[in-house]
Amino acid sequence: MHESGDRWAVILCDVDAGSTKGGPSNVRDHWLSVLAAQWPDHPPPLFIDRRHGQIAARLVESYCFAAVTAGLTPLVLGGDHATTYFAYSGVRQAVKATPDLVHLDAHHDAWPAENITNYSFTRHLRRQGVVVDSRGVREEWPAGVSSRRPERESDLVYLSIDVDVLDPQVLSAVSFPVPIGARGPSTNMEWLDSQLNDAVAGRRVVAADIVEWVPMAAPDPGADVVGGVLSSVLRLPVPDGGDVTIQPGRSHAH
Ligand SMILES: [Mn+2]
Repeated sequence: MHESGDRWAVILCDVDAGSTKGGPSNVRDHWLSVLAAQWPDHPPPLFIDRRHGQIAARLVESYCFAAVTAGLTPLVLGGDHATTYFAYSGVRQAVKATPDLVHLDAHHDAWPAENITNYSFTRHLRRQGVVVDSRGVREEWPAGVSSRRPERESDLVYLSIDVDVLDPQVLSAVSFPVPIGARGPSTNMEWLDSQLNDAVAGRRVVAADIVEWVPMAAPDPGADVVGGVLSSVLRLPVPDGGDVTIQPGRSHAH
C-alpha cells in the first residue's frame, strides 16, 4: 500500500526492451508479477505491446497526454528507452511547459542518430531545449555533448530510470550492462534512492518511467530488484498540497 498510489496512471509497455524485436515476449507478465508483489491495489494498467507496431509510440504519447490532462501522473513501466521520448512528449504537451528530465542510466543515450532510438533520445530532447540531467553514466560521451550536470530550470520534473543504471552485480537482466569502473560510484539501491529524492526535492513529478528491464537476459530476472525500484518511485514524497498535477491551461474567455 502506498499513500500516493491514487495519483498514478500506469502504462505497461512491452514494445522492445532492447532485445528481441519480433514476436511476443513475457516482459508484460514479469511486470504484472512485480506490480502484484509491490503494489497489490495498483490501478489497472493500460497495455501496449509490440504487436501494435509503429503506432505503439504514439499510443504512449497519447495516453500520457490524456492521463496528465485528467489530473493523473503517468507511470510508464517497460519498453525500451525510446519510449521515454514519446511519454515525455505527451506530458510536455499536457502541462504546456518543458519539465526537466532526470535520466538515470549507465548510458547517455545521446548518440547522433536521425531516428529516435533508445541510444539517441536524449540528444533529440536536448535539441528541443529540454534540460536533461543524466546521472550514473558510465560510457564515454560523444563529441559536442557536455557531460556536465545542468542547472535546474523547471520546478517540474520527469523521472526516467533505465534499470541498467544499477550495478550489474545488483541487476544483470538488462541488454547492455556496464560494469562499475574503478572510479565508481557504486550504483546500488541506496544510490538510486538518494538520486531520486534529490531529483524531486522542491519540485513536482509530472511523470516517471522504469525502462529497459529484460527479465530473460540473465538467469536471475531480478524481479525483487526491479520491484525495489518501483517501490522507490512510489515512496517519493508528494509536494505539499498533495496536488501533483498541473491544471491544463484554461481560457476565461467565453
Ligand atoms: Mn537508456
